[in-house]
Amino acid sequence: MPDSLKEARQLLAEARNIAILSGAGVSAESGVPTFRGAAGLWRKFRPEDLATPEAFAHDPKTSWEWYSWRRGIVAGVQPNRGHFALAKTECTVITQNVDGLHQRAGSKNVIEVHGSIWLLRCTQCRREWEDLSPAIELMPHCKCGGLARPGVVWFGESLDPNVWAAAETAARSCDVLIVAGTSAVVYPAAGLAPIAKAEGAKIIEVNLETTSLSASVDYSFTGPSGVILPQLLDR
Ligand code: BV8
Ligand code: ZN
Repeated sequence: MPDSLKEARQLLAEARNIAILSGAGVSAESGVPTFRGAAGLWRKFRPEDLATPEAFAHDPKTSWEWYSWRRGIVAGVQPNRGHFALAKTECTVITQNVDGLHQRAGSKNVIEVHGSIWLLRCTQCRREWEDLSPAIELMPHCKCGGLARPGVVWFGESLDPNVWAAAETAARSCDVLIVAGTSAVVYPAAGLAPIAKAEGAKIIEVNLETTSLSASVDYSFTGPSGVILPQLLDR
C-alpha cells in the first residue's frame, strides 16, 4: 500500500467528522453515464444544454424524454462498492448526483444539492411529489392540471437555500472532506472544497483524472472510486 494511502486512511480513521462531496463519477461504475466527456452525450444534445429552464420551456417533451431515459438507466442499476463503502462509514454525503444511489446503498445522511430525478414538481402550483416508477409517462401532469417538471436544479436556478445551508454547514464542520468523481466545474457545489479547506479540513480527492481542485488538495488519488473509496474507508 502506498504511503499516501496509509496516511489518508489514518487521517480518516482519526477524523471525528467526515464529509464527502460526490459527483457523477461515483455512479459511473454502476453504469450511470457521467455528464462531461464523450459518454455524456445523449442523442445530439449536451447535458449543459438540456439541464436548463429554457430547454424545458422550449421543448418539455425532449426534456422529459431525457429524464425518462435517465430514470430508466438508474432504475436498472445497483449502487457500487464506492457507494457501499461510504454507507458503512459514518459521514455526511453531499451529492451533486440526482440518482438516489447513495440512499439505496444505505447512506442515511445525504444532502442532494441538485435535487432528485425521482421528485416531480408542478410548474403551476409548485406541489412536489415522489414518483419511483421507471416507466413514467412522458409529460406527467399534476392533479391541478399543471405540467410537472423534474425536481432537479437546472443551470441558472438557485439551489434550495435550506439544502445549500446544510451542505455548507457540513463542509465547514468536517475535519476531512473527500471529493470524489466530480469534475468540480459546477458552482456553487465545487466551492464546498475551498470552504472546507478554509476552515482547516483536509481534502482528499478521488478521480480518474486531475481536476482544477487537484493542485490544492492534501491527497489526490487517481483511480476508480469503486476501488479507491473502499481502500480509504474499509476497516
Ligand atoms: C446557481 C442537475 C445562482 C440536473 C446539474 C460562469 C462561471 C462560474 C459559474 C457560472 C458561470 N455561469 C453560470 C454559472 C453558474 C452555474 C455553473 O456553475 N456553471 C458552470 C458549468 C460554468 N451554476 C448554476 O447555475 C447553479 N445555480 O449558480 O444559482 C444563479 C441564479 C441565477 C442565475 C445564475 C446563477 C445550478 C447548477 C445546477 C446544475 N445542475 N444537474 C440534472 O442532473 O439533470 S449539473 C450536473 O453537473 C450534474 O448535477 C452533475 O452532478 C454536476 C456536476 O458534474 P459532475 O458530477 O462533476 O460530473 P461530470 O460528468 O462533470 O464529471 C465526472 C467526473 O467523474 C470526471 O471528473 C471524471 O474524471 C470522474 N470519473 C468518471 N468515472 C469515475 C470518475 N472518478 C472516479 N471514479 C470513476 N469511476
Ligand atoms: Zn399542480
